[in-house]
Amino acid sequence: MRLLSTLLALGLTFSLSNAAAFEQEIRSTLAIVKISSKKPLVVGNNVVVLEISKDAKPSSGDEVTIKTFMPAMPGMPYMENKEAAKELSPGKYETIINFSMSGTWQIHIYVTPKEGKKYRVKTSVNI
Ligand SMILES: [Cu+2]
Repeated sequence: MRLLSTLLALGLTFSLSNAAAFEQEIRSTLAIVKISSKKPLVVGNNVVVLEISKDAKPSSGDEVTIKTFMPAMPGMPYMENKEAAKELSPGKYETIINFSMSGTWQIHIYVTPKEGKKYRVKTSVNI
């Protein structure tokens, strides 16, 4: 019985490992933006999913742009990347972010909804 419960516990762990390796929820007064990636974020290309909800409903038809940048550092210029995200399913947008080096990257997500005010949410990640 102990073996069985151990196996069951392992099975649970395996099914949970399907969860995103990276996930952050950014709350603003206008929306909640969940940013996630199935794989841990790395230097190079990363497939990132943005789930946008407004009043607990998926926000569909938005125009979404993600800007990642790193301030200038000693001996290194300011670095910036801007990508549009495309909608996969209602409220779920996907894009590729390229981090050209390790360190702290600022992330600004610009959303232009079909209706209503344009807004921006911010976060940062350590690569
Ligand atoms: Cu740098």
